[in-house]
Amino acid sequence: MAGFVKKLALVTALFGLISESRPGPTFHKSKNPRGNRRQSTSCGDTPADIIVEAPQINLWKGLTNEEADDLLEWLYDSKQGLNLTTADKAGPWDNTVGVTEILFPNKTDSLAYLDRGEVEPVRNARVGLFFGATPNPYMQNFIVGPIPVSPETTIEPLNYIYTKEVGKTPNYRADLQLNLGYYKTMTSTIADITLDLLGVSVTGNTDDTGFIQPIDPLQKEGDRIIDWITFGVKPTLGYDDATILIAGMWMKFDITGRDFSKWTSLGVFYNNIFYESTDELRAAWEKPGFVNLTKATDGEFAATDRQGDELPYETLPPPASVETSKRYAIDKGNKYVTWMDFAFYMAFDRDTGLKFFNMKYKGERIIYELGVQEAHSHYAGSDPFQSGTSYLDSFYGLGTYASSLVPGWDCPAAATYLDNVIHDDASTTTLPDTICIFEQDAGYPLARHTTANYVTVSKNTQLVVRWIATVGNYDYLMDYVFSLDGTIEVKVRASGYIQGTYYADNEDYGYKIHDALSGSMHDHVINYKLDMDINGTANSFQKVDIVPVTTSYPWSTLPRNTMKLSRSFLATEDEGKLNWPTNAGSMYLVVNKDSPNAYGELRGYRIAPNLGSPIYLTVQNSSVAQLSNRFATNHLFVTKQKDTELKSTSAWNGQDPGDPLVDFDTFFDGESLDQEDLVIWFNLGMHHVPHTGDIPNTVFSTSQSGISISPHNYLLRDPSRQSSHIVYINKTASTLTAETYGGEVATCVFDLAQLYPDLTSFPASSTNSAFPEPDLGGGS
Ligand SMILES: *[C@@H]1O[C@H](CO)[C@@H](O)[C@H](O)[C@H]1NC(C)=O
Ligand SMILES: *[C@@H]1O[C@H](CO)[C@@H](O)[C@H](O)[C@H]1NC(C)=O
Ligand SMILES: *[C@@H]1O[C@H](CO)[C@@H](O)[C@H](O)[C@H]1NC(C)=O
Ligand SMILES: *[C@@H]1O[C@H](CO)[C@@H](O)[C@H](O)[C@H]1NC(C)=O
Ligand SMILES: *[C@@H]1O[C@H](CO)[C@@H](O)[C@H](O)[C@H]1NC(C)=O
Ligand SMILES: *[C@@H]1O[C@H](CO)[C@@H](O)[C@H](O)[C@H]1NC(C)=O
Ligand SMILES: [Cu+2]
Repeated sequence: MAGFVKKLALVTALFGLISESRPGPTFHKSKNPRGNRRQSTSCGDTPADIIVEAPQINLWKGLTNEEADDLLEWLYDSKQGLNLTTADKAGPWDNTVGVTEILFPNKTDSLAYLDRGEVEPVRNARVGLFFGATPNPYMQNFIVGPIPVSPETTIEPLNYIYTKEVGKTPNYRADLQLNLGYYKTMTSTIADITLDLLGVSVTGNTDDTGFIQPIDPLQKEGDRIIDWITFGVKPTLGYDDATILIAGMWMKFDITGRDFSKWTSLGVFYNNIFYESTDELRAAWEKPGFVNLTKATDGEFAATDRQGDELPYETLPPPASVETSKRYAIDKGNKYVTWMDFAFYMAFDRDTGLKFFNMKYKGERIIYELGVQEAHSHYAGSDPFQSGTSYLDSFYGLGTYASSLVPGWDCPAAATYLDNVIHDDASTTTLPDTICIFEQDAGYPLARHTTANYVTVSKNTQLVVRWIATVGNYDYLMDYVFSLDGTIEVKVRASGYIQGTYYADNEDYGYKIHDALSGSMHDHVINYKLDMDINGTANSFQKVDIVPVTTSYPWSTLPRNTMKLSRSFLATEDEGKLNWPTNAGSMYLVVNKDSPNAYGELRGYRIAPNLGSPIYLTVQNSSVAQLSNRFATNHLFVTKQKDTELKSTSAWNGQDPGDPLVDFDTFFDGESLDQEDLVIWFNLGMHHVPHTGDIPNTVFSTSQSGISISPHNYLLRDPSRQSSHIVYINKTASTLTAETYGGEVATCVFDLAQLYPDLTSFPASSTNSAFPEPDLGGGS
């Protein structure tokens, strides 16, 4: 052991070490050390970015702006027969362009390029079009390729990734603005009543003190299309707290068809009584003895500024994380990152944001694809709005609503910040600084041991890739954390304003958390795709159960109550719907049966919950979500990889929940899971029963969920022993010595002011508008 111990010395091994350990990509130090505000240190030499060149093309990289512009022009060309109207001129009765983005290539074709050096797959675009120039408006997905457009480029309906067998769905929300206008003509007829009972009115005038918000998803009663609106109090203090100012009255409408003269108001709900018309409400209200409930009002309780007594010494500078050197490398053009023995490509799309592809560890692919599929939240309550709410946030676009990260606050100032570009609604939007990458100290050692003779402790450094999607009231912070022991953690945390509801009659659905506010219970289910390839694509899913047994041994006189392991494999997709075992009494492994290690055990990776308690959706066979959220019924699922099963859902699944584009349940058709290419679909999330601590905002620290993906008999020992940042304190030497293994330490003076960059240049375009948009506007 002593032979490996080197005296602590300033060796410049860093760059050599990195290029040695990975023969593929080539590294060089940036010629121009960064001079921008995120420079991490003034210690001697400024840590420069390590530039790496991706060994292969990023097959999942978004369309360039030029490709997107050319594609738009091509789509608008009358030769395509799409009869499209440009965004600036379009109304609800026109056909318009929605998303235009890269369609991820079939894995079959990607692997031919990645693994066998064959030709790279043709680039295709997915194009979402809205067809409004018809009495039955609809939206449909198309595949356009090859990209960039050329005389060979064609357009076809995109069907193969949808279990509905067509990427098309009715658009019952085509006339949303007209709907809202109609609702306001109806709410004005009862403005005197709402002013009296709710303290607000909604008339469509700019001085409205209330707002209305329509439901998601729309409902069907037979062939009728039903909408509900909730009344709310318009925030008055400049905070985004509309979703906790719900006023306590709801209206029902029939908005079937596009002839607004045929739309009707079907009733009003107040104080647990459903009035079948506004006249019926008026008659009741005019009678003496009408019960009038507490009014919701805005106030300081909903404000997120500092309030209350200052905490002892808390105004003093807090602890901070400093990056003393850059030890990861990025090819920004290819969105390719390497850190220690990890290497991966990244992609970013409109619907669900960040994805990882072709992730390698120690030179071998372990993950082909990892990323969010959907962020679902399902509510319950005694009122028709909460009872009818099932959000599938990819419709609004987790990518579209990616937040610009605040340096020094969302991520360390010295992190690397990456922009993303979204091509949606026939326009290009650059989302500045929407991914951050940084190395952090985990805050606890990775390993240690004390003996009479020595103490040894290892540093626990991790690479974090973070982004935040702010969809309406909620902020989802998504982390991917890479560790020296080969573990990848996937975490999600939620903050922001809850969608609460009016307090009355909701005792069974939440806590009363302010004068007129119920916390309103709901489940968050965030679905991920994890396509693992362990030593190739032929993999099996092994369960190693830890079971209590009563057994006898040759040496035992009496049967003994003890425990043992019980190994089994999932045979087919019929067994592919799983939950995390109770008492963590089973290990779930992706292994390669044909790849035993030197001891004869199967090389694999283990998937296990490791933060919060991942959940599945409490509501069974939801009357609201119907078939649109079948990915939420279990903790995790195992299916055989298929090019036709690219995603567990689609951004338009909520348009017609009874007949969604992707019904995840149909993925389970009995196929073999024995030495096949496997995909794990897992859910993170939380049962969220907001309590007073959710006011004004939910805190990330309790609203969190995560899993770890770790090597399991994959290597022959813990790879973190490769780290140089291990201290060995020799207690037996005459003078105590503390030695390391060549790991450098930073010794220079660091200017702490750099931890808090000047935020006056924080990107202005980063503002996310709330959606589903409470209609806070005036006249319409
Ligand atoms: C094309 O769309 C316009 C509305 O933008 C509509 O008036 C017209 O009827 C459509 N033409 C055809 C052939 O569908
Ligand atoms: C409802 O309460 C308000 C005070 O908040 C009062 O002015 C009004 O008269 C009440 N209306 C009825 C119908 O009791
Ligand atoms: C499988 O593992 C062996 C060593 O255990 C390695 O040589 C080989 O390259 C691996 N193959 C793949 C496809 O990962
Ligand atoms: C789900 O509920 C619907 C409506 O109540 C019912 O028709 C259907 O059979 C149920 N499906 C399952 C799988 O329970
Ligand atoms: C991907 O694979 C599916 C299933 O084999 C096929 O129908 C589809 O055409 C392929 N897509 C492309 C872009 O090659
Ligand atoms: C600890 O120090 C003693 C005394 O100098 C020495 O004999 C021993 O080799 C050291 N142990 C290691 C592991 O370096
Ligand atoms: Cu919540």
